[in-house]
Amino acid sequence: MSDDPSIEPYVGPAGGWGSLKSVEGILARENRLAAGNALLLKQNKHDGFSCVSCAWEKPAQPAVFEYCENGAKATAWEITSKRVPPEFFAGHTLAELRGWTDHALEAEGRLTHPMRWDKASDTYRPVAWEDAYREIGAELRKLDPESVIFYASGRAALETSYMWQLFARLYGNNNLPDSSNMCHESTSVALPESIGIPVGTVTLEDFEQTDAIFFFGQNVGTNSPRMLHPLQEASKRGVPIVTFNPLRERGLERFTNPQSPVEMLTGKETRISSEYHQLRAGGDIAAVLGLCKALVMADDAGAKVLDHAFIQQHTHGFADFQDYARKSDWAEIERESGLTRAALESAARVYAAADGVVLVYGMGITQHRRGVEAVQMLVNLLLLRGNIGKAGAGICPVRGHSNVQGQRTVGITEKPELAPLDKLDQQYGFKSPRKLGRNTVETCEGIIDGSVRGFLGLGGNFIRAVPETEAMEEAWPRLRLSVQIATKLNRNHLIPGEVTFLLPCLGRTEIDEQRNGPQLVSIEDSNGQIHPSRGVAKPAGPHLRSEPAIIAELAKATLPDSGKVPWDDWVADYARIRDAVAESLPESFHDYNARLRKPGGFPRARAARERIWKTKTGKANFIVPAGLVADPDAPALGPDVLRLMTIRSNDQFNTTIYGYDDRFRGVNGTRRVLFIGRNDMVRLGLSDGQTVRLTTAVQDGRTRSVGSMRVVAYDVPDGCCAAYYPECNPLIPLWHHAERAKVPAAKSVPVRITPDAGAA
Ligand SMILES: Nc1nc2c(c(=O)[nH]1)N[C@H]1C(S)=C(S)[C@@H](COP(=O)(O)OP(=O)(O)OC[C@H]3O[C@@H](n4cnc5c(=O)[nH]c(N)nc54)[C@H](O)[C@@H]3O)O[C@H]1N2
Ligand SMILES: Nc1nc2c(c(=O)[nH]1)N[C@H]1C(S)=C(S)[C@@H](COP(=O)(O)OP(=O)(O)OC[C@H]3O[C@@H](n4cnc5c(=O)[nH]c(N)nc54)[C@H](O)[C@@H]3O)O[C@H]1N2
Ligand SMILES: [Mo]
Repeated sequence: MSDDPSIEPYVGPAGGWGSLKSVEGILARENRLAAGNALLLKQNKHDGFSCVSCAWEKPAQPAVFEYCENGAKATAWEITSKRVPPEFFAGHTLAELRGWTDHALEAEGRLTHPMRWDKASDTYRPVAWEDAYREIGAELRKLDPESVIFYASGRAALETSYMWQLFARLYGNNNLPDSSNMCHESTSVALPESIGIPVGTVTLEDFEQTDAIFFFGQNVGTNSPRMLHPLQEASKRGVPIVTFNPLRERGLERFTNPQSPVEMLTGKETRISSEYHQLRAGGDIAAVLGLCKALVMADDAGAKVLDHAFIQQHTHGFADFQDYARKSDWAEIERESGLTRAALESAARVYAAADGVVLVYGMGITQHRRGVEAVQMLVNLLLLRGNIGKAGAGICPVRGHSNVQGQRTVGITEKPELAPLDKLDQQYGFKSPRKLGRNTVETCEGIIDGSVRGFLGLGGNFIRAVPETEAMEEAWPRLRLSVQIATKLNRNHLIPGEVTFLLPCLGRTEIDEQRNGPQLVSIEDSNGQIHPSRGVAKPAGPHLRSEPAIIAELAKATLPDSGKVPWDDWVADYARIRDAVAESLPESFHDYNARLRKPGGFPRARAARERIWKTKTGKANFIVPAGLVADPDAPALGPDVLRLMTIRSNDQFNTTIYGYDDRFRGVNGTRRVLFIGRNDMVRLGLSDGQTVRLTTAVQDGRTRSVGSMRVVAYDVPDGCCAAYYPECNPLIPLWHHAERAKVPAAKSVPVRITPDAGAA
């Protein structure tokens, strides 16, 4: 953090010179300017590596520079010349390191050696790989399989993920929570009920053909900047882009392509959104109902805006939904959405005038108590005009981690019915467990109540990403076993269980040399496209192992009798893992190795694209929401309670904090800020620059608060405020999550704001 933070409005577009300057600055900081620039040319190329940042689709014909500012940051962060060797750990106890910031920890560089925590000295000490495997295996054999968790962050490749889920099931559980449990699980619950598949239905071509784009709760300029290119193209074609977001995000306003010499020279900007609706946090169900109501009413009046032929042939539940829309009350819609009827009718007109509409959404939709219903409401809107399963139309959940969608596809899920368990039993000659496993929230509950005894983390920073930070940090040391496979040091590594190992692995940018030569892996992107990724950088150290190699050795050490799995052959040649995946999941992965060689890769199966509806009714379903408010408790909370959205800055990847600037929001040198509207500031007697404390406004016997937050007057709708994740995670109660999906409701945390007298 800087001693002299500043907050000034940023006048530039997304992209532009700011972005270019930022990339070079980052490479220089990591001492990888020359090598880094060369490496970036291989990013998102068929013969190169798939970006480790976001999950946005990689085009089959990539541009020369097929990367963005934040993708470049992620690469630079991984290929840094800095290292965290055993000597570093010898000089710092974990107690001391717990006082470091998230930024300082990861900025130390790459982990280099397998380490075991030594309780007496409270330091990590180097351990031989063989000893680590043997000891972890012995610990796992002693534990009750149901008490152990196999967490995966969303970065591990399809091959790795397949091995991970198989290891968990051979060991004896379905405890496979992953980051999607905090992210798009609302999508994974909602879409199968609505349209029969758990993923989106669009491809990049649909963006080329669409007539309108509706954009909900996703911050494209920061979190999936490569998507700005199709948006820019669409905007240039005159396609309206209608945005619903409480905050005016720069990437959704205007963009200069940093890789176009002409645009850079002339300073030419493209406007992105044609209409920008600053709704209240959690107001989306109401806003979309407003759109639907306007359409239904126009149709009732004879305007023929609904696609009755599609509705008749392909959908179920229309009559009820139509009735619900007709009867809904504009006053309530206006109050909950924070938007006027006129604004919603205007957006509805744009929607009705377009033949094909693509609807994009992100965490602003999924991370609410009624996140599942919000997703289903978006589908309702699309169904009214047959906007699924035709060119230029469809639903586009923008996934987060680069392979988070793929992890689910190959069986990382706590829900046994979603994994090919019968197939696994047949292939590997065992009886896989059929009991429902633990998702992320249930894992946290188990850690707090002591029923979870062991935690294996395949990447990620679980303890920092989950809610209820204080109780989680207090409970973690009671775990018997804590094993983290990671590239960089983070807070979770500093909170040990009784037996604790930190295992360093190769990153995706690095050459993965195995017995049969250098290996490639594969990734499924947000639009369901599966493509290869081949590391090109020299590994960060000679002692690193690949994730597949680590999983294989852990599995062998834990389950000496898992003879039917050819772990060693798989590690020697990852193509053999792909053969096994193809056998387990032939619909999406038949001829896996052959199809992977094609530029652009191949698409996974998505029946809804063909208007085949694998739902219980055999049709696409209109689903009436249970209520219009994102947080069912909110109405009772009173006027001094605001809805806090926890959001990302432009200088972070989840819990990885690259730096303290959020360029597009004009914040420099700090992350401890609270964005709040002028009306609420006046109402609550707050002044710009004042230091405040946030306290969660729920009564469940626990006090949750975060102090030292600087008030920033910002364009935020009344009754809402925003601050950064993960700093605000201590405020989120564990039970405050999406109903059914259990995604923590990180975008509507009820908080009170009070002056924080003691702080600077
Ligand atoms: N550089 C970078 N890239 C990333 C990540 C990163 O941290 N850094 N994270 C990756 C991951 S794992 C994910 S899941 C994605 C996350 O990408 P996003 O889905 O963009 O997630 P957030 O940054 O949390 O921002 C959510 C957006 O929703 C808006 N919003 C908040 N509440 C509401 C609401 O109630 N309604 C509506 N309509 N909008 C709302 C916020 O103002 C913000 O613009 O990005 C991925 N890509
Ligand atoms: N309040 C609030 N909380 C949130 C969110 C929010 O918007 N608000 N967003 C949620 C979302 S969408 C997500 S996805 C989660 C993210 O939760 P996680 O996925 O658990 O967290 P990350 O910060 O992505 O994990 C970063 C760590 O991964 C490790 N790592 C990086 N690359 C590799 C690799 O190649 N292999 C291995 N083995 N390790 C690697 C590094 O050690 C790094 O420190 O957080 C969730 N939490
Ligand atoms: Mo995510």
